[in-house]
Amino acid sequence: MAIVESRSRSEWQDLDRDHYLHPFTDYKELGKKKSRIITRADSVYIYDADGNQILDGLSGLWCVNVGYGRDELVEAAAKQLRELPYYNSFFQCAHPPSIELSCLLQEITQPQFNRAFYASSGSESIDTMIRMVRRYWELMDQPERQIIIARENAYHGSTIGGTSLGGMKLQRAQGGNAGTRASNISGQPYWFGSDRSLSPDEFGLQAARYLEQKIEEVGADKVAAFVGEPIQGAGGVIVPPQTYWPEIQRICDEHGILLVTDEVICGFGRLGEWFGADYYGVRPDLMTFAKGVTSGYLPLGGVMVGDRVSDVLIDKGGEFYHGYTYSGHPAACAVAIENIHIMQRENLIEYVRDDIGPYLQKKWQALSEHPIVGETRMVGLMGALELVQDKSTLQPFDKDDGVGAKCRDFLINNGLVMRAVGDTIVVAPPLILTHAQADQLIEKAWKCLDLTAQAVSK
Ligand code: PXG
Repeated sequence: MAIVESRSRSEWQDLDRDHYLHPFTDYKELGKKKSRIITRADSVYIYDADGNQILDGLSGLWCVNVGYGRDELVEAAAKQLRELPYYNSFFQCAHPPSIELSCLLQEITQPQFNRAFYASSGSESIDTMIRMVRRYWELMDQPERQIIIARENAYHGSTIGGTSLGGMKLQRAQGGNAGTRASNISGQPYWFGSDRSLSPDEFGLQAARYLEQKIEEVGADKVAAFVGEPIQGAGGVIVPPQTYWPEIQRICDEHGILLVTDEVICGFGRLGEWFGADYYGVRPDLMTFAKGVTSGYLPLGGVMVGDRVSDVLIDKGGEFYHGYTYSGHPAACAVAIENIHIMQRENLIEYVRDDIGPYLQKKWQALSEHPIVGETRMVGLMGALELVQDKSTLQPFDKDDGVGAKCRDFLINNGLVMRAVGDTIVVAPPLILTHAQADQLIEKAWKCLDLTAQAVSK
């Protein structure tokens, strides 16, 4: 009997409340409300224990890029689990799936990337990156270069390293800045959230120069790296103006600082290119990845290490005292290989760039005509809309009214998952979305914007 069939929905809910501490959750509140129990999924839809079909406008948690129900991925995992379910890569051993995946990653990344290091999540990848960056500067005889600059409202995971590096205030307040010795935060390229007195392009340059100011403040000789998500995801899909990333590249180059793009969400086709760095035309020294590398079917993360860093680690480093039991897990790597092959076979990158991306973007933009929408933005299949109280002045709603959360509840109750980041509604559907499914997404979104507008006008 499948696990799901062994108990009723309400039994699952009670046991969940009593025994399961969820991630990022207010436990008391959830205990009163009870969880929605998700039992199965197919294509772009998830199904709950009452049999409701819900269009997954967030690809699980920004990860199920090739959609649900992919037998090829299930077979790849099963085959590998039968053949070699586990072996480590510690004591001068390796296995074919991790080697093959490294070759494939080398092929689909920029030319400076010839080597991969593996972890099992985005957070572990970030921790790996922090350790590598620091090790690099030690080996370069500049050990005082310790500071890694990230941005306000950035999300880089939830380990001590990720929490300390990330720029989410509430998260950092709970145990942040313990692990990175010194990380520093500069501003974010959030034009809509600014006073909008500058044009987006002017603002993009100004936002990049927050980094320059921070470097001057702490001293360039103490700065090891800058890390940024090409588009901030969890922070509310903050799409930087086109001027931003080239200026960041210039600043990093000028000060010899390592540039890291955190590709955990933007990687593997989300923006209609393999990686966010490709979309913005920057050349990072390191890229962290996870999520879409396996479309979430098994946990895998990692760091693509550019030659500038790997040459030094290899030539001068001796043993690198870092790694995880599951670094390069064979079944996870086998799934990643098949996942990348699916993307190649089905031309999913091109589909997002040239077909479904532009199709959804146009319809998404039309949502800006709704009376409570102040702005819409979307790149590839990653977008956001801003809920506002007054469309003409773009005055936001009172934060305490929780309008974004209300909208999200209407959405899920009407069969569409999107996430609320305050009063910003974010969307990132699977890359296989069809035109008809995109139409359905927009229809539901419009309807729920109406319901939200009605609810707040009462
Ligand atoms: N970097 C980025 C850019 C991420 O988005 C991580 C690192 C950490 O990955 P792991 O696999 O350790 O979770 C992430 C994760 C949300 C949400 O609500 C986003 C993430 C995780 C959980 C919730 O948008 N992103």
